[in-house]
Amino acid sequence: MTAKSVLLDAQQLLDPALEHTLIIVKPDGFARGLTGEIIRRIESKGYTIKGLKLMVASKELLAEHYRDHKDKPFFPGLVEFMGSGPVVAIIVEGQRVVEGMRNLMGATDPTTAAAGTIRGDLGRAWNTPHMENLVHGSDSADSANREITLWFPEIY
Ligand code: DAT
Ligand code: MG
Repeated sequence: MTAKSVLLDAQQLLDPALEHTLIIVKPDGFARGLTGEIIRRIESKGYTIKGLKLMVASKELLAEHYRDHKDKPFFPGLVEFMGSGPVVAIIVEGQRVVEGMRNLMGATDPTTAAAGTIRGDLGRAWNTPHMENLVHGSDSADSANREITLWFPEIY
C-alpha cells in the first residue's frame, strides 16, 4: 500500500494572528548532530514548529537568501559553506518569535555569543575561512516572510 499525504498550505498552517520566523540548522549544526538539541531549545521556549525539512540548498537559493550580503567579502565563502551539506529549514511560530529566536540564538560570532544561547553554548571558532555558527534566524518580520516564501515555496 502506498501512503498518501496531503500538503498543507500556508493559510491552513500559519496562524495569521501570530508571528513567524525562518530558522535553519546550518551544515555544521546538522553534521555535529545538534539538530535535536536546537529543536529542543526552540520547543522548550514555547514556540511551535509549523514546517520542517531536510535539504541541501542550491547556490541560487542561498544567493537569494543572503542577497543583502552579496557585496561582503565573506559572501562567496558563506554560500559555499551553506551549500556544503544538509541543512534543516524550520518555520517557527509564536508571539514576537523573530526577536525571541534572535535572543535564543545569540550573537553572530560564536566565540563571543553569550553563554546560555545556542551559538554561545554549542558553537566555537574552527580553523575554517568561513564562520560556523550553527543556526540562521530571520532578523525582522519582513525578512521572515521573504525567507519563508523562499525556503517553503510548496506551501504557497
Ligand atoms: P546573523 O546570522 O547573526 O544574522 P549576519 O546576517 O550578519 O549574521 O551574517 C550572516 C552570516 O554570515 C553569519 O551567520 C555568518 C556569516 N558572517 C557574518 N559576518 C561574518 C564575517 N565577518 N566573517 C565571516 N562570516 C561572517
Ligand atoms: Mg542575518
